[in-house]
Amino acid sequence: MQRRNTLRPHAVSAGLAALVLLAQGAGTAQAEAAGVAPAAANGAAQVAITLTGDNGGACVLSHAEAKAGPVTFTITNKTATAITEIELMSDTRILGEKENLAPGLPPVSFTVTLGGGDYKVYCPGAKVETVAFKVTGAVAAQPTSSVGVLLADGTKGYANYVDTTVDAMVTAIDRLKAAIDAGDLATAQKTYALARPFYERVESDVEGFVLPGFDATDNAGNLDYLIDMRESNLDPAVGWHGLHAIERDLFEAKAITDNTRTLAAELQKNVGLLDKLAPTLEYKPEDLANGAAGLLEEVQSGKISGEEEAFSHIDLVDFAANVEGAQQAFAFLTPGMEKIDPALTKQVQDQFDVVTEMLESYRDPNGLGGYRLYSAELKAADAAKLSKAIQALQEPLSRIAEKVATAG
Ligand SMILES: [Cu+2]
Repeated sequence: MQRRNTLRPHAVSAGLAALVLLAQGAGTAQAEAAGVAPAAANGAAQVAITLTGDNGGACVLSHAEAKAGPVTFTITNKTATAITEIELMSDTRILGEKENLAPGLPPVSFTVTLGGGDYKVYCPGAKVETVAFKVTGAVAAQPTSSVGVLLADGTKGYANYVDTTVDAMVTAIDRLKAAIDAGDLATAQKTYALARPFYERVESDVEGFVLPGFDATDNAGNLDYLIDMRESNLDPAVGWHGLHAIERDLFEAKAITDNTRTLAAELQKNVGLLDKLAPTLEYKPEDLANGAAGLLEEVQSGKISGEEEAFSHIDLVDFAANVEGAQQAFAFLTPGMEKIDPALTKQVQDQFDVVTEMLESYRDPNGLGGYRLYSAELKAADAAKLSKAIQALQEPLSRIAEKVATAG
């Protein structure tokens, strides 16, 4: 997984972003200097983000600001091997992102409608990871808005986060399938680890991941079952499908067979179905709170126990992804929660900081998925400590659902 530092961003000023532009010797960038309004096309302001390997990894915006309204960010990774994703953030909320970026690939873009205010573009892996982006003009949801408006706005933002995450999952699964089809075990193991975090960030929405026409209890139509089921809990009527069945082949048998290829093809199909389903899902504020709590329960029951990644032992990759997903769900409730109970909001944020900080110590740039393997020794030594930190977060977080459900 990627380097994430969303809770402690290194903020840089728009002025510094301009300096970075100059330092890049952007001869063609006369009209693109920071502060000059970006050109509009298709009704949206156009902002280019260019990633290069220059100066230890650079993330350069063509414009440091835009007017309120739709903004399209087009990202080109020219030569930056260490930067694989960018995120547009407002405080700790991810409003838009592109993952799986690699040098030389065609440009990719996303469009968001932005109200006036201060934003940042987060480029994990760049020398300067955070670049300021300012939007001038009318503010969308204002701090003066009612709690109900702020919470409703948050649920839409979170729905977009889930949708974007599933989009990125599609690309990651395509890569895993390509490696499996090619019979390339080492690449398949690597792409497996890179594909895992996407599902783990959003797996709390499992009640919603049911195919049309199926009962939620029928595993044959339950995408959570079909994508993420572990060996310990199989439904004999439906059999074993999805990522963990592939994990067994890649990490236990260490062999790619026809069965592995069939599993990969099924997985690609099911993730495609999830990609169609995700944009149709709607959330209530308490869904976000319960979802965040559910992800932390997943950490306790599936990751700290070492059960989720029984063959690959990349449980810490999933752990970090569950925490990120929970943190995003909470971040989208934060503007409303700050009005309902600022002290509790601060308490939850502080505990997220503690957990995120702790996870930093397990990062390993050479490890599969960017984290140390969760070996039997590491589990024996650290499980109690990890569990305690999650508990300290679960306690205040568990009080959020009732607060938002009864607000306004
Ligand atoms: Cu899972």
